[in-house]
Amino acid sequence: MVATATHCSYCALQCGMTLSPSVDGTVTVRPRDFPTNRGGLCQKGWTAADLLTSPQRLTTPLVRDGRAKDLRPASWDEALDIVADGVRATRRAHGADAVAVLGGGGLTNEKAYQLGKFARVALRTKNIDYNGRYCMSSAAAASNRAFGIDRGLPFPLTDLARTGAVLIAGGNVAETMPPFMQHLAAVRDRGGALVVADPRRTATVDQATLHLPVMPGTDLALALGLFHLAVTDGHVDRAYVADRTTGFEAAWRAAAQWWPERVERVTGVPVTAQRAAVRALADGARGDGAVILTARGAEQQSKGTDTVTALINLALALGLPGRPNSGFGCITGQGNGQGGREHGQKADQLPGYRRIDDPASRAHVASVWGVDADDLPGPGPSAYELIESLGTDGGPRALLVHGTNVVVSSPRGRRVMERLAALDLVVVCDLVPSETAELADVVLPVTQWAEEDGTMTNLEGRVIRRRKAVEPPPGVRTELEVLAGLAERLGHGERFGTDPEQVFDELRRASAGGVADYSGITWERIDADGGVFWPCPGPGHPGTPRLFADGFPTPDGRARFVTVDHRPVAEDVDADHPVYLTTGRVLQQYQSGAQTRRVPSLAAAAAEPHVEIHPDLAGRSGLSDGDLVRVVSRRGDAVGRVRLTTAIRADTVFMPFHWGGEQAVNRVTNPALDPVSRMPEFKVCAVRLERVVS
Ligand SMILES: Nc1nc2c(c(=O)[nH]1)N[C@H]1C(S)=C(S)[C@@H](COP(=O)(O)OP(=O)(O)OC[C@H]3O[C@@H](n4cnc5c(=O)[nH]c(N)nc54)[C@H](O)[C@@H]3O)O[C@H]1N2
Ligand SMILES: Nc1nc2c(c(=O)[nH]1)N[C@H]1C(S)=C(S)[C@@H](COP(=O)(O)OP(=O)(O)OC[C@H]3O[C@@H](n4cnc5c(=O)[nH]c(N)nc54)[C@H](O)[C@@H]3O)O[C@H]1N2
Ligand code: SF4
Ligand SMILES: [Mo]
Repeated sequence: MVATATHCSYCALQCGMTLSPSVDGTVTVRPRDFPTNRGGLCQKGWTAADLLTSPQRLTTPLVRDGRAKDLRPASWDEALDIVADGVRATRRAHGADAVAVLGGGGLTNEKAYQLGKFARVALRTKNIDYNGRYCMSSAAAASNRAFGIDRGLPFPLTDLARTGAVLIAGGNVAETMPPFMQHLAAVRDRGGALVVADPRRTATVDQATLHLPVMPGTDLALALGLFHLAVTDGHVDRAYVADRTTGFEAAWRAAAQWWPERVERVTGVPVTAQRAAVRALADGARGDGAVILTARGAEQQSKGTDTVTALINLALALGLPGRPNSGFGCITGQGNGQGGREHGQKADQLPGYRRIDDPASRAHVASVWGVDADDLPGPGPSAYELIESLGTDGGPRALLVHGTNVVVSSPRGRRVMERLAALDLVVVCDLVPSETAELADVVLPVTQWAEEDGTMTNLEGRVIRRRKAVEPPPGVRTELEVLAGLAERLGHGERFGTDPEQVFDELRRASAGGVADYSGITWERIDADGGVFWPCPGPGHPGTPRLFADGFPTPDGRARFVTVDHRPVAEDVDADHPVYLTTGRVLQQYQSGAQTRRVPSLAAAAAEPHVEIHPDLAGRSGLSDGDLVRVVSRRGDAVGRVRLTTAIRADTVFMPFHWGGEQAVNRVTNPALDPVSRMPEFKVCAVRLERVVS
C-alpha cells in the first residue's frame, strides 16, 4: 500500500501524519504539516501505529458462558446472536429502556451518529450517554448559555499566535497537546503574556509569564475576582458590553462581592498576581488581542459550568469574543470530542446539536430516519447517573459499550464495577481487552483508526478526514458493521448501512438546519480543502472558521452575561481526610491507558501512577520519594509511587488516572455532579495518605 495522509488516533489536536506500511506489516508514522501541529507530533503520535500490530489487540469475538471466569472465542454470528437474543429478552421482560448504551468521543462522526440512531431507532431506549459527559459537558453547557452555540474554539488555532495575551484556566497543554505549545510560544516570542491557573507548576506553567497557583476547586472565585478587578481597575470595554451583550449589571453585582483580598483568601492566588493577570489581558485587548481558554482543571468540578461561565463573563467584559485574534474558547480533549457531542450520542441530543425534547427537531430527525417522531425516546440520564442506575430496581439490565473504558475512567470506580456486575448482559466493543471488556459477557473486536475511513471534528470545529491506510486483521469488523449486524437481527437492517461515506451523507441531512449544520460538507470538499469548519449550511457555503464576528446565535444576537456566584467544593478536607486530591494526565499515557499502556515505549516511560507531593506534606505524612503511598477517600483507595516536588501546593496531591485495578485513582474520586452539566468533580476531593509498608 502507498503512504496515506491522515491524522493521529488520539487527542483533539488531530495532528497531521502520514502512514507508510512496509512489507513486514509494520507501519511507519511521519509527521505531516497541518495547521494544528505544523509538522510536530508528541510521543503518543509517533508511536500510534505500534498498536496496529500489537499482540494484545482483540481479533476474535469473545463470549462468557454463564458466570464462567474466562471469556472464550466465538464466531461473529454466535456473538451477535447472543447480543441480539439478550437485547430482545431484556426488552420483553423489562421494556426498551432496560437496554443502555455508552458511547465515546473517540468515535468518528459516522460511528457516533450511527450509535445514537441505533439507540433511538433499533433499541428505542432513552438510556444512551457518552464519556464526553466527563470531558466537555461543563464547557458545552456554559458556552451554550452564553453564546447560543458550543464550538470549543470559535476560531482557528493559528489565530492564537497573533494575539497579545492568553489565559489558560486548568490546562496543561505542554503534556496533553505538546504541539499546541508552538502557538503559545509565538505569543511569548512577540512579547505577549501567557497566564496559567493551575495548582501545580506544570510544564505549561514553565513556559508562562505568570502562574496563578489556584487551590483546587476555587477557580470560580478566582474568575469572579478577575472580573471584579477588570471593573474596578477600569478595563471594561463599555461600548462592546452595551452593543453586543446583555446581563452585565447583575453579573457584576455578584462579582462585586469578590474583592481581591477575599479572592486571595479563598483561592491562594496573591492580589498582585490577580491584578497582573487582568492587566495582561486588558493590555492585550487594547492591542493585538487577548484569548481566555479553559480546560479540564477548571471544568471538572461540581460547579464547572458556573466556573466556565464566570470566565466567559470576564471575556465579555473585556470585549473579546468575536474580535480579531481575540476570544474565549474551551480546549476539547478527545480525538472527536467536538463531533462526538454533536451527532446524538448524548442523552439529551439529536444530530445537528439538536435537543431531543424539541418537537421540531424530533420531527426533522424522525423524517430523515424514516420513523414516527412519537416513537423516538425522550432525554435520558447523564453518564454517571446512568451507571448508578444499572441493575437497580427499574434500571437498565443490559449495557452496550462503544469506545469508553468506564471501569477506569468513571468516578467512584468500585461502585461502577458493582453496577456492571449487577447486569444480565454487558457487551463491549473495543480494540483491546480493556478493564471494562474484561468484565463483559460479549466482547466484539473492532477496527482501529488506520484501518477505517471516516471523519473527525477537531478542537477547532474543523471537520477532517480519517483515512484507511492498512487492511484490518482478519476477524475484526468496523463499528458500522457491528451495528448493522445487530440492527438486522433486531429487524431494522435496512436502516443501518456500513459505508461510512453514505452514513456521513445521511448525517449531513440529519444535521441540516441544526446548530451544528454539516449539510454543505462532503468528503470531497474536505479532501480538497484540508478540512471544513462547521457550521456549513449548504453546498455553496464556505464553512465558518471564525464565529461571532457579526453577532451571536442567540435570539437577540447578543452574548449573555449569566450571573453566577462561588460555592465550596463538594467534599472539603477534615481531620480524617486532610489533603486535597486532584487528578489529570501525563504526557505518555492516554486516558484510561487501555491503548497507551499497550505501546511498549510509552509503558516503559510511564509505567505506574505517581503521586506528586510537596516535601513539607510528605514530611508531615512520613513519606519519602519513591515510597508506595495509599491515597484514601471515603469511597476507596488507590496506590501510587511518591514523587516529591515543590511544584505543587503543600495542601494538595496530584495523581494521574491512566491505570486500572489498585492503581486507579478513580476508586478515590468523588462523583458529586455539576447541577447543569452533570460533570463529576474529578478535580477535587478530600483524602488521607498512608505509607504502604512492603
Ligand atoms: N498525554 C495525554 N494527553 C491528552 C489526554 C491524555 O489522557 N493524555 N487526554 C485528552 C483529553 S480527553 C483531554 S480532556 C485533555 C485534557 O487536557 P488538560 O485539561 O490539559 O488535562 P488535565 O491533566 O486533566 O488537567 C489540566 C491541569 O488541571 C490542573 N488542575 C487540577 N485541579 C485544578 C483546579 O481545581 N483548577 C485549575 N485551574 N487547575 C486544576 C492539573 O494540575 C492539570 O495540570 O487532554 C487530551 N490530551
Ligand atoms: N480522575 C479522572 N478521571 C477522568 C478524567 C480526569 O481528568 N480525572 N478525565 C475524564 C475525561 S476528560 C475523559 S475524556 C474520560 C476518558 O476515559 P475513557 O472514556 O475511558 O477513555 P479511553 O481510555 O480513551 O477509552 C476508550 C476505549 O475505547 C477503545 N476505543 C478506541 N477507539 C475506539 C473505537 O473507534 N471504537 C470502539 N468501540 N472502541 C474504541 C479504547 O481502546 C478504550 O478502551 O476520562 C474521564 N475520567
Ligand atoms: S498532540 Fe494529540 S493528536 Fe498530536 S500527536 Fe500527540 S496525541 Fe496525537
Ligand atoms: Mo477528555
